[in-house]
Amino acid sequence: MSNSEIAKILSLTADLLDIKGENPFKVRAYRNAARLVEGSSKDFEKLVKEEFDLTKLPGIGHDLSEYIKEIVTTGKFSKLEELKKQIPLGLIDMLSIEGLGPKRIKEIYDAFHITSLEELKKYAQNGELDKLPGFGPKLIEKILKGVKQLKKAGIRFLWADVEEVAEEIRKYLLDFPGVEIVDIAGSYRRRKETVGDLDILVIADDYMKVSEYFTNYKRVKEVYSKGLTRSTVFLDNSLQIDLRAVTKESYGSALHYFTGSKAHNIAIRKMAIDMGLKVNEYGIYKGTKRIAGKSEEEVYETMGLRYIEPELRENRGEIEAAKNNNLPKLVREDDIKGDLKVYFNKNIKEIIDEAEKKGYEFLGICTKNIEDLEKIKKLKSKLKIYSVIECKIDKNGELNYSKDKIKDFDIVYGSVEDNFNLDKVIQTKRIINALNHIDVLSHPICRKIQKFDGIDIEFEQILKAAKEKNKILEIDARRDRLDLDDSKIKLAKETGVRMCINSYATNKKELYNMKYGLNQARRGWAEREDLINTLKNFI
Ligand code: DGT
Ligand code: CA
Ligand code: CA
Repeated sequence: MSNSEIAKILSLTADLLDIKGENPFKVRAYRNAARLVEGSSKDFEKLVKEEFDLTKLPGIGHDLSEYIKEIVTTGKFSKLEELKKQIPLGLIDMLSIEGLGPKRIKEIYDAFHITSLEELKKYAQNGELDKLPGFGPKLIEKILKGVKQLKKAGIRFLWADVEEVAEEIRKYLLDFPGVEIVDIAGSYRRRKETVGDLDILVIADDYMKVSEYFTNYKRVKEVYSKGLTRSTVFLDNSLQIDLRAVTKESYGSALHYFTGSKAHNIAIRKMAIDMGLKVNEYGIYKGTKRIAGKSEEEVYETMGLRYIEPELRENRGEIEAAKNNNLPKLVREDDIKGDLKVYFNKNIKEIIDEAEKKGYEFLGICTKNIEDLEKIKKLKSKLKIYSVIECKIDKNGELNYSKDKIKDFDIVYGSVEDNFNLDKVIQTKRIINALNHIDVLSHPICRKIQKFDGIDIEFEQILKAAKEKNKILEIDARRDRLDLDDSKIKLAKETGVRMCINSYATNKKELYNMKYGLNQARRGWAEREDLINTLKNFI
């Protein structure tokens, strides 16, 4: 933890005490402490690790020394955590609005008992805030802008929902004369299931001209800032886009830095320090000498690491694996030989045609109704067709069809469609029992991104059972499901449980859901052998 991170915690503590109306001397003590830590040339994290007696340093008494120790060793500050519980979250959020400090927030709270950004906006708009001393039109305007900004900051978009506009903007920028390279970095490049904003990097002859052109893109609704090397806009759907100019020499370092994740960057930077190097968005330095930065490959090579694909950059062991040359060989789009869940409906012909065009070798055609079996068997295709029945798993882990009735289907799926709130132990038992009757467990967690976190289960027990019984877990590839998610995919892989990405296509377009599932599988370290979609014979 850096000095400035420690200082931030102390200074937030001062702010919250101030909002609470605590003794000004106490508030000032925390503020001074924050300033002292921020301005110190000593590395407090290091000193604490070396068990150095901090009270030996000028200005640090017993209390502050204990606070710093707590913050460095636990990453948290119990006094601050306590305050956070006492003060409405809305008031804490208000601290990030330019022009509103703790004193003003307290005044607003005392006068109107406002506790949310929504209420703050209302009072700013209806002229109530103006009544407070010092709240002129300029400040009110700032507050309104700040509220808008903060609310947008909370929105995250599904990766699949920004893909189209992201690729369109990439092309739009590349069309501009003098623009050489455009890359969309950040969580978008890491193919995270949701993205907060888009981080675009460009190399251009004349950035000011590109920036002008960028802010004139047809879907830009608001230009938030426009600087010498960076511009920020909001699109008509509130998606934020940051555009940054970078130079050719440092492109690799910039791309690496802005691809993140933050946790990955921090780990890389730490490693560099241990090697006597310095890494930032401009390059890798030995002393004052720049030794790398032109390409990402060069960045990793200089660190003594294999190239790490963006999907893996979450500080989940990828740096260690890159060091030891045992990174996974991630599954690729052309490894996928078939889709094992498209629905039998009126669009089935177009789905089959499209699957043939896509170059698949097999297709699993799924129904929930056993009467469809004969019709599925009659379908003609160059592809190998599998008949798939999707059964409902009841409360006790039994299926809605008896074994005898479904025996002629090639593959049996089971899915939980009700009783989502069972106790964890019971829910886990239910699923493990169901595994006895099925080949593939559909959307194991039953989540819906940003809407429902899913059922409560002992996932590791389910993995163990699936491994023992040689059952397959599904990766539901629908854009708002992605269930299993990346970290569970990684666990399944580590347990030796095979998985299957399913598109759930009900028409030809939805066959392309496969890509979202593939993104998630790659983020979960999946290799070819971990997925049955890549195999010819898996039954
Ligand atoms: P998002 O936009 O919330 O989906 O997530 P990201 O990962 O795109 O994050 P964003 O847009 O805040 O920043 C883009 C990248 O810039 C991030 O992945 C890593 C880098 N970055 C941003 N802030 C910091 C920081 O404070 N420290 C370090 N080391 N890297 C940072
Ligand atoms: Ca971002
Ligand atoms: Ca950003």
